[in-house]
Amino acid sequence: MKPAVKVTITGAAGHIGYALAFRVASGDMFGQDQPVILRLLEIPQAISSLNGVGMELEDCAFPLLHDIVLTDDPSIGFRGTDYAILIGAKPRSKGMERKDLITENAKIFSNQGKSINDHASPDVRVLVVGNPANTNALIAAANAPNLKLSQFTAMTRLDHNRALGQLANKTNSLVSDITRMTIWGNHSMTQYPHIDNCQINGKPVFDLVNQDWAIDHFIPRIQRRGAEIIEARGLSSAASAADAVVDHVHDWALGTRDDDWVSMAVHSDGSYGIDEGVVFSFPVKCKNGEYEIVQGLEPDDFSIARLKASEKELLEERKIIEDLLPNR
Ligand code: NAX
Repeated sequence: MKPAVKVTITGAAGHIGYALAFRVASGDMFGQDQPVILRLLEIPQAISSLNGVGMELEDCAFPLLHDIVLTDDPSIGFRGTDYAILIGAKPRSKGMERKDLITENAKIFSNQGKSINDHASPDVRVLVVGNPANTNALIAAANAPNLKLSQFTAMTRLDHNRALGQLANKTNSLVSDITRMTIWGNHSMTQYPHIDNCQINGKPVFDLVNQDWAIDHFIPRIQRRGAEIIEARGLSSAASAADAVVDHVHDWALGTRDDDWVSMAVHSDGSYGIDEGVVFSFPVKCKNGEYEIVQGLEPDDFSIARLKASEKELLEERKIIEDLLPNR
């Protein structure tokens, strides 16, 4: 049997963490021949609740789950870990300014970046989910000088999957018929869900839908989908967010299909003219645990304006937390 993969989940007693831990333990993330060890990290106030999650995991008797570590100490939570999934974050409280939310979370993610640097496996892969996810990933990476920037990513896979779902509904096709969906930019209202390169059963998307539908209905629906869920459920997305984490890490670790790509927020390397100082969602292909930004797409002027708007927002976020970014 293969050696167990160690997976750290922060905020594991929260809504997304609770939905995710069982999916990882059941083998959905790495496959049915890959044992896992879960290292679940919480804050001291949530330890009792985390103990309950640990008991339920035990009670599932998952054959692939070889050990569970429950802790409020980051040095233990990240010890030797292969995958660090950073979900725990400070929620926006009543009256809190966006700037304050960014600053409060910046402290959490700079400390976690340092701890990952010092305690995790040198080959660790990090996925940031806690918002503002792109900028939190930037901060965590900047505080982990021994690791490569490419070991840190943020999640736009939920937006990607939402986009696949809406396009499948509209075209009366299956999500598995659709390839080459792209989410560009920030995981925020400025994200740009982009269907121009999509194919449905190998045929151009515009054989089945037109630009007006994309601009007037599809793009705003995806941008506002999180709010739509909150309105309906009274709670934010949890199971679908956990599912997107499973997909993101699965594809990063095990690779994407040859004829397709996925959306991941990664450190910009200047592709498509995006500033190298931000973590930006691009179309990527993955192989052997590495990702590569898809090159050669030709976004039109409308699309370029959307990319630039999201880049501008990310540069503004960066400015707010600049003092937490050591030079690297
Ligand atoms: P919850 O409030 O249910 O859970 C968060 C958990 O994190 C809590 O149990 C809390 O005790 C813990 N926590 C807080 N600070 C911590 C720290 N320093 N170390 C360890 N644990 C810590 O929130 P939930 O609904 O699970 O959402 C978590 C985060 O995901 C939020 O920031 C949310 O905005 C973000 N999301 C990001 C998405 C994405 O696509 N990137 C989509 C879903 C979600 O909105």
